[in-house]
Amino acid sequence: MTESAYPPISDQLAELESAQEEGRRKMDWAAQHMPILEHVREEFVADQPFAGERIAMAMHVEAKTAILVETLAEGGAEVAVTGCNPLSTHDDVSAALDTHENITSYAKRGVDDEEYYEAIEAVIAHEPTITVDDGMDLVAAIHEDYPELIEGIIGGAEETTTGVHRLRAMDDDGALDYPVFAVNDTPMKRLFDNVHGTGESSLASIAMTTNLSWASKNVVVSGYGYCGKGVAKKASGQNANVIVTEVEPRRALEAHMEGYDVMPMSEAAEVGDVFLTTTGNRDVIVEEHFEKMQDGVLLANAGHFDIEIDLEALDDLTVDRYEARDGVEAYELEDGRRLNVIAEGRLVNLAAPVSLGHPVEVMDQSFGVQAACVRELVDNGDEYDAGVHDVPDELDKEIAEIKLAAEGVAFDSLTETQREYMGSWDHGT
Ligand code: RBV
Repeated sequence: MTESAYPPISDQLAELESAQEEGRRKMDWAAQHMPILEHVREEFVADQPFAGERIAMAMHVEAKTAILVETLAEGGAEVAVTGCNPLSTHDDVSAALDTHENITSYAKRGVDDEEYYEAIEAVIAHEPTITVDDGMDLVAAIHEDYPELIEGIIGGAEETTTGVHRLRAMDDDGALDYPVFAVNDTPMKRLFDNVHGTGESSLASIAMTTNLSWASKNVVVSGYGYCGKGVAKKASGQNANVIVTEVEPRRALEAHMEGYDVMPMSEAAEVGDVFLTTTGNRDVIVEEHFEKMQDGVLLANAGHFDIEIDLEALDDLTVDRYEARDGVEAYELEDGRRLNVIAEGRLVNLAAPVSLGHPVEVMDQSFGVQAACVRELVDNGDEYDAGVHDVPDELDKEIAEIKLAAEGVAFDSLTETQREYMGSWDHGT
């Protein structure tokens, strides 16, 4: 291991023991509702598939993620972990993780950019054989600053849409030098985590942060991908009027056929009460939109990075700026209008002070796929070339089957005749 000066969380907290206890309590609650990880953990404890592996992780370090980290450590890995967003870490959970003999946690809430990257470097100093990312910051830092480690890396797994997007761009440039699984793109992840997880937790976080109602509000959802679909559906279910903004014609049409109002942001800006961005792109809400907004609007982002709402431009228009509530910053404009930014425009379901991230059940699924991917890398890593890889469908199905069994849901299987029929082309009327 190379030296890094950045200390683990245990060396950074004052009330360490009580933090460890509270973190453990949060993890125990999460674990009780994560049957998939419970199942794979039993298998990993028995088989020790990760003995001798060093796993580097940059993820949202809260209770559910902690159960994934522990599951990999119990499978024999040495795990070093840090956050993937400066505001999503729960320090108590980070401290509880750091007590495990196979785990070092550097994650801390409220770090500045410099500390954020120091912690990433501290994780990389463990010289990983496997990386698990949410947003691709680890893969980027390794390729840019520690390319000599790549030879020793079997592969990686990426959790989120933005990370997969970045990885594919890197791959297209021929710049990705080890295999990485696109966990985000599997059905067991995006049909649940992106849709239901983002939908439920973003709306819950905004409601808890503001104590305001959804009913009768004009809620502007930017981006009608998997996350946007979830947000729109759940907002509609809470009696909001949903307006969708899109740049992709088929998605715009899909939203229109779903019964939502579809319009350009320049029009939506005038009528929206709440704005929630889910595009993964930058500059979705900019100066010309702020100029049209009504007094008191709420602005929030559910995309991975805090670039969807142009807060610099908003700041330039602002004559006064103050904390209106915990997690809400009011930007007051010259004409007296107040635009309320939630969680500093960072992903709202994890970064607001009351946020807890996605619900436990969906993260169990996503992390079940993560665990299966790490196992696949150890078992068959040499079969994968450098580049982005789809998660093998069999692994994804395996996770679905574990979950269905845990829920007591039985389902049908094909008969031999049906299987033959589905595989043949020589039948007609
Ligand atoms: N996400 N993690 C949580 N640990 O509470 N909540 C959401 C959690 C992940 C989710 O899978 C999404 O793809 C990613 O965060 C965005 O950074």
